[in-house]
Amino acid sequence: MSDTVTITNEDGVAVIVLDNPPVNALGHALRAPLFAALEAAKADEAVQGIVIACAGRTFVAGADISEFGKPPLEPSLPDLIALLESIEKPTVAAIHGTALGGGLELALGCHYRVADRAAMIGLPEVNLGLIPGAGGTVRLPRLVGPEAALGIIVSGKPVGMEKAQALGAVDAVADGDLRAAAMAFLRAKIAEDGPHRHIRARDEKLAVDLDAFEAAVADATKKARGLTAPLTAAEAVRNAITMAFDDALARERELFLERRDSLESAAQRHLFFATREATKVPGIARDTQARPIEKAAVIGAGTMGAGIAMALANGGIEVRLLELNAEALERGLGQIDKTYAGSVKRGSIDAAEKEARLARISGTTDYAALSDCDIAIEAVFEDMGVKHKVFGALDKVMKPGAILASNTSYLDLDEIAASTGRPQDVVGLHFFSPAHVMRLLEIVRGDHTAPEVLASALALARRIGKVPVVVGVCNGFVGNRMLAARREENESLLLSGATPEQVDRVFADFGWPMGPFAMVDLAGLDISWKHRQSLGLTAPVADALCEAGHFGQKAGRGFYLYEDGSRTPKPDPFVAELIERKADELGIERRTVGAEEITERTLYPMINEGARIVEEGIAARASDVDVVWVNGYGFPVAKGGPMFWAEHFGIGRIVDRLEHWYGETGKEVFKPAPLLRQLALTGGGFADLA
Ligand code: T1G
Repeated sequence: MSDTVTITNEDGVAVIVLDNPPVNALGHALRAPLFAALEAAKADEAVQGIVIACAGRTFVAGADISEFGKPPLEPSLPDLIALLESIEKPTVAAIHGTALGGGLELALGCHYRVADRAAMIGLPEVNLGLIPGAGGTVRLPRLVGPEAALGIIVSGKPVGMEKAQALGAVDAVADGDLRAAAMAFLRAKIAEDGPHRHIRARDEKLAVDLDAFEAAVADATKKARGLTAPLTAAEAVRNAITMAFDDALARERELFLERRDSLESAAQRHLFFATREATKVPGIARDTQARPIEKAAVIGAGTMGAGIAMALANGGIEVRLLELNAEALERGLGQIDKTYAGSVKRGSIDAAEKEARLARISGTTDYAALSDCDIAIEAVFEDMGVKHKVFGALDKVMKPGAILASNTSYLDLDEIAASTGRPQDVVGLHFFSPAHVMRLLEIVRGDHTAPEVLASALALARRIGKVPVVVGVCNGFVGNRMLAARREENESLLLSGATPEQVDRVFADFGWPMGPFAMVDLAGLDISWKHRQSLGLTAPVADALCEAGHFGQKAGRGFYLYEDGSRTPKPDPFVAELIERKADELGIERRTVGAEEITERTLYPMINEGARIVEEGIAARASDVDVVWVNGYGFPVAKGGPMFWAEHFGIGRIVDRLEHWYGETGKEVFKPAPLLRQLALTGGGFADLA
């Protein structure tokens, strides 16, 4: 056979084993020899049944995503499954690890499925902007019923064996030797002498109430958030009910190819690989030994500290939460209890899980109680003097080798590290609020941060379900530095002639969850006002709103009006008049401002700053910037991140418009980064820089 597929005959049972690390992705290297093995087993009269199993840590985890966008190589996965489905001898898939996408579709081409109890199965193609393209939307509804199949396919979420067996997706669950269990199952089927019915012949579960199905479609797709694939997936499942098998299969393939060739899917596939690439840190060997983290101290029980404590406890880590006084500590612990109670109420965790997580979090006001912790994460007031005091105290009590981390969102980590005798153990862990929810974690690498400390931070991120990006030291690191560039022109746009609702509408049309003015109303205008004052900066309109006590939603008015405690923003005549007055005072002739101008004066400066961040080495690669913005700031997934979007929109066009606004305003934020100019000249993309 080949080194990726072996076939042995064990007393009349052909055992085909796939071995294509790391996840047995069904690339051409696997499909061709598997096709040959199946043909051989089908033709061999000495073979009475077939087991398909995988070596390594998992059954097939899908088609090889890296093959999309390249010329397809025969045999295709549908060809492979069609061959499998033409075999009358009983066939069994022995599933362990995660049988996902094309992996589950391969298993659905078998008569039977036997799975290890810890296995998961799923059709996560929508996460890549795709739909199942090898029969998943036609076979799974026949196996588990259209509504259950719809939930699995449209959500893209895997299911465990308890649910899978209850649905009939697997025929048996093994607790011991999976291979042996699959062989025993198959021999029993051989002894029964059939009939062995392929899923294509089983359509009894398709007789459903179409109104109920459409209600399920509406429910399943309501969270599609501007993404096309979930809607297309629902259409394909509907076809499984309303069309003949082969017609539904053919239509599924057409719909799959449409999705595969879409920019939306290219964006989501880009993010799949970019997220993984971000964990590869230049200069840090992938086998660098991480230090174990089982006990963590969190300094500060405010919103961020409490959120970080929950994020750690949710990952099974024991947390010691330190506050200066008992009253502040109680407030923090109370906030944590309340948040978990909310999760129980929403059904995201049960009461037992809430208790288990709470039991991992204890409070203290004594630094000495932190001495046995493996890491301390500081989340105190964003003031360098306070940071120095906290790190000085930690340096005294933390055991040798403990990691000292700061949650600072923009302060100089090297200056913080200098307040300790162990700068090599200092790292930044910039969580995003709410810290127990937002997935992004900016890991800030100081000048002296040791490789194993970075490796420990990456391992911690993985353990607590965060998406890590290693960033360099600068004001605002990657995300906040680009956010500052994106918001720099907000006031000028208003003074030029735009209204808050116009700007926010342009952002909403682009796919942002919220525009900048609605966002600052939510966060509170006073927060950014204090920050501006600390930097000696002014913003004529926002400052005037703050002086009038219009702090945003919490005050019932900010850039918008929020009547009777509602959170729905309404245009506020007070703001319109204020903008007119301020423009007049500044001698600005207001004019019509179009949507394109709003984009050019907000999104383009942000992309420009991203290019500077890459050329300065603050981010190792442009795709890291995409990972930051999609996971920390709601950049629309369908657009792949600011740098991916810029490439596909046209870097040359962006540079031209930056030049224009630089000429108009003389503002640094518009001065094209040398890297952008270079790419505009060469027509290259950021990936060419790697
Ligand atoms: N294709 C190519 N490479 C893949 C891959 C795949 N399907 N899955 C993982 N990798 C690489 C990944 O890039 C990384 O590489 C390494 O494997 C380890 O991955 C026709 C069209 C299986 C749950 O969407 O969800 O089938 O960085 O770090 O955390 O209908 O990988 O080491 O060089 O994520 O243990 C559908 C995607 C495809 C599953 C394991 N399948 N993979 O997680 O490891 S489309 C998926 C995952 C499809 C059919 C359709 C996870 C995992 P490197 P990892 P992990």
